[in-house]
Amino acid sequence: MAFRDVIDIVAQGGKGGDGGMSFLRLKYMPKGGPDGGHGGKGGSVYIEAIDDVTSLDRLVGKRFYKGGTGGQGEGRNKAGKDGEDLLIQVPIGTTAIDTETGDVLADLLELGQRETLAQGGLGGRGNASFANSTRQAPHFSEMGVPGEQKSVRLELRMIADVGLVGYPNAGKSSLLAVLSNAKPEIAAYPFTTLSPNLGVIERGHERFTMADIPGIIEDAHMGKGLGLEFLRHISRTRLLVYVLDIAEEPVDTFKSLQHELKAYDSLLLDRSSLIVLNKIDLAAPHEVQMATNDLSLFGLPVIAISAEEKRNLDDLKDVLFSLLPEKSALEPLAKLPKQVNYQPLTVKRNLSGEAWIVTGTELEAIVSRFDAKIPDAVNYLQHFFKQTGIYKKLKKAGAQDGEDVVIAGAIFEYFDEEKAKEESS
Ligand SMILES: Nc1nc2c(ncn2[C@@H]2O[C@H](COP(=O)(O)OP(=O)(O)OP(=O)(O)O)[C@@H](O)[C@H]2O)c(=O)[nH]1
Ligand SMILES: [Mg+2]
Repeated sequence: MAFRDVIDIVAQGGKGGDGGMSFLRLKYMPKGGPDGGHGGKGGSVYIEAIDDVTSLDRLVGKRFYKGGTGGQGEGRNKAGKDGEDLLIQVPIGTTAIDTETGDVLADLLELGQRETLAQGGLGGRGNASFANSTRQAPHFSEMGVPGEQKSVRLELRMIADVGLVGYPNAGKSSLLAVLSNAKPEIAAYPFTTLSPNLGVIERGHERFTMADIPGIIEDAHMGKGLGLEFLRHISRTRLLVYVLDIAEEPVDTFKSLQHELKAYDSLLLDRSSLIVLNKIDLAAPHEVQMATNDLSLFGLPVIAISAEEKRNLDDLKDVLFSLLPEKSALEPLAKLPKQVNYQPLTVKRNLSGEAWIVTGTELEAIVSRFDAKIPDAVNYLQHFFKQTGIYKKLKKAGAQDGEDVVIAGAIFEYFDEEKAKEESS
């Protein structure tokens, strides 16, 4: 299967369970009090960093990830079960981006790090919660809230200390193989490596990781060869190693590589770097000396080696360890503030002038949690509207008794209680 480092998924939190609608029933007490418990919370969808996979391959073929639905509240004030959470395991270095807003939802840089992609919805309150001195037998309960839904792009940027870049066939994989525990494929043709390889290099108690990526050619930034997409995997390395074949115009190749890197991300040229001149077994000593001198003019350290004959590898290792800048904590990608589409409360007549439309994010969220077909629920909401001053607003706007008021798709009747009180006294 082809290596996958970008995958689009949909994460959906589970719906919260509805509040229970129940009344205590005892043998000698046929009309007991309300005892419906709360609905359970909907399950959330999480993403977690693990280290036993190096690509997103195992997510291929599955697009929807849904948290479990919360259980309904039950009698005897028993709460519904919480919906099951869903955990998506991905390699360290995976970033989750909300494709609708562009927000970075999560950037997993450490083993075991866990972040939420989509929250489950809250459970509704059971009818027992709505009982009070004037409403002793509420025949309604609150409904659970739907879970969040997010379209998410998962992108993997491997986390390695050192990144190898070079033309195809330069010997990058060979170098990784002789320096580390990795066993990448090596062959005498270009584009042998089609997906990144990661290895660990040790010296005493010290260790660092090295990534080998597919070869880059001239005009890769225009899509030639395998393109530049793979540079993503070295974008977080602390040290870049340019691997050059002594027999393939190393000076021109180096210039061309820098040109391509710059086209991808010009900051890559500021990264600590060194040049490895490989395959010196194929050249005479004076040729090695000349090529080394020419390359030194670029101002980077140059080490001449032979990966095949294992020449100068200890020197190279020493230079790698000495050049590796202090390990600073990786900077997570910026988490942009979430955009909340909050709408304040507004009251206006509908176009035909027959009804009043009341809108507002909070109010609509509350109304949508009750079934407007149940009279008790409507009474409860009417009371709530009065308390929160919505009827005052309607009165000010000129609402008349008996007119319809539409809130979140439910229809209520406007009634001016104060006026009624004045008239009756
Ligand atoms: N003579 C000689 N051959 C080498 C040396 N290092 C690598 N090779 C050979 O060069 C060829 C390419 O080596 P790879 O390690 O596969 O090269 P690569 O840079 O990973 O190539 P791609 O994966 O295609 O980008 C293989 O045939 C290696 O055996 C070396 O130091 N000397
Ligand atoms: Mg290779």
